[in-house]
Amino acid sequence: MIRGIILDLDGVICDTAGFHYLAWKRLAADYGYTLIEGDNEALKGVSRTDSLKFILGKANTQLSEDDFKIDLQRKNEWYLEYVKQMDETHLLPGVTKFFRIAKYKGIPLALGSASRNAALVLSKVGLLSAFDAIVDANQVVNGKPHPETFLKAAEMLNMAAHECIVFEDSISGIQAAKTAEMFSIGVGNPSELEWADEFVSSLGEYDFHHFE
Ligand code: B16
Ligand code: MG
Repeated sequence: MIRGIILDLDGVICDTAGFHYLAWKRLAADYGYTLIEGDNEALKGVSRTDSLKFILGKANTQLSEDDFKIDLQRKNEWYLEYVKQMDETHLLPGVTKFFRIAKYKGIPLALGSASRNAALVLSKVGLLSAFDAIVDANQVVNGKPHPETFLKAAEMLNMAAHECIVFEDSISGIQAAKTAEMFSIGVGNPSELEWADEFVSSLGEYDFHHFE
């Protein structure tokens, strides 16, 4: 029986992917590489460190360990400049309705995000207190596609993995849900998330009758 819901953040609750993209694009320009929209797809759900490795590979550039850390911080500062300006208007379609129905039905909710800025982003959009458990990159050793994020979220909800469903917009996140043996719902473009068990174009499209 399904009892709980685990939600990804970027691309499921908030439209922050564009902010990550702009910040990475600015950094990539320093390496003489022009980041394109297609690259952004590959970066969804991928940790900050692995994202920088991906971009350095594309740019055919190598950095010392110290410079790598510096550039991670520079990217994050630019990203946070965008986050500072966020409010409820940055919620994706139907998110407010989704949370209202989940609350009405008493369904426990957990966040399972690869972002180290998850709590800040949630506070900006007014959803920090809407979760029973929050798992982000600060609490796990292995990022998505490893299942640790979602397994920890289930554990914090006091549920077995198979009692949770996961909403995800990234390929790495759907892989993580699969490996965790959780039912996965792809949010966004079905052609990019072919491994998901079900699809919705946004959280607002989700039919809670399916949950029951
Ligand atoms: P940060 P999610 C992920 O969040 C993003 O999709 C990904 O693009 C980003 O690189 C990653 O968080 C790390 O974010 O730099 O804020 O720690 O989709 O798993 O909620
Ligand atoms: Mg995401």
